[in-house]
Amino acid sequence: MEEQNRVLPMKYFHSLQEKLLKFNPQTNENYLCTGEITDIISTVIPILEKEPTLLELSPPVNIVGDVHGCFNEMIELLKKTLIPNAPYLFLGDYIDRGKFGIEVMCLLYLFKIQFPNQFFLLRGNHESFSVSSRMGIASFHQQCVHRYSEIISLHFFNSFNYLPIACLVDHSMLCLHAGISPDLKSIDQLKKIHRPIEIPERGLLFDILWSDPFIPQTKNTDNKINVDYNGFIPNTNRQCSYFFGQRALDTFLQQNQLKYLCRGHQVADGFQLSMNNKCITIFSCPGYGTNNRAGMLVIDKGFKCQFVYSK
Ligand SMILES: [Mn+2]
Repeated sequence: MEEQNRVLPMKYFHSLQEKLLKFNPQTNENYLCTGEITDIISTVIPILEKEPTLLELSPPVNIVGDVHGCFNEMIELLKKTLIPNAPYLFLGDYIDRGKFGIEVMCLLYLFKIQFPNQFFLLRGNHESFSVSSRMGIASFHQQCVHRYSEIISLHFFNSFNYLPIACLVDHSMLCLHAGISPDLKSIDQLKKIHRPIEIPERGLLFDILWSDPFIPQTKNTDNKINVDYNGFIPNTNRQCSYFFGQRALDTFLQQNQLKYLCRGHQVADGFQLSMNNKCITIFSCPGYGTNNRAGMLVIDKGFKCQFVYSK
């Protein structure tokens, strides 16, 4: 009991951050020990728990998309901000695929512990035991088990249940991991999602972490694309959730007095604008099966948007 209520000094977390920033991916060493990771997770949970499910931020802000375990590449990207001291908003999918999800997660949690109003971490569909444990050898779950233990893995997955789900920027841009849902009519529904929560197998929370915009070049394997692509159609690429069409997005934005949807979830050369520039996809993991760059969206105080890239 006492162990749980122990408050660790900030200089301890600063020293862990310093250690992690020296991380060399070539060495395959564990830079943090089990106890240090446990300290990070048990300290970050109460901070995440206090945040609302729907965050609200005013610009300036830097928005980062999927990282997928690209540790050094993420650090390089964060250095690219054009606005010193602007907070960072991450759109989820920190883990799986890339090798260094543990380091990515620990560093982001260390930032959150030390600078809770400068770093905001939304949840992606990969921040879920049921998804990661199905990813095989490239999974964060397996990395935790091989390099640390099943218990460390469970600590991480438990902490993901506390991550906020969405963020409203400047009352006009809704940021979340994947997209809209036929069940999502009002952003007030997002505020009512209570955490900690596991990602369910279907429904609103599932869709907003899994759906994709339907854009003409989207490959649809069954070729039945003309049903009603302005609304919602089954997402045959992912075999789950939906594609949302232009009309579905327009209706949702209009009903909620919003202008933009900003999301990650799909590979892009840094960014992809679609649906009359109302849908912005940010992808921040370079060389993801293609020669794509990593991107970060920098929004200044006057809501001027600039895209920055890093290899
Ligand atoms: Mn995703």
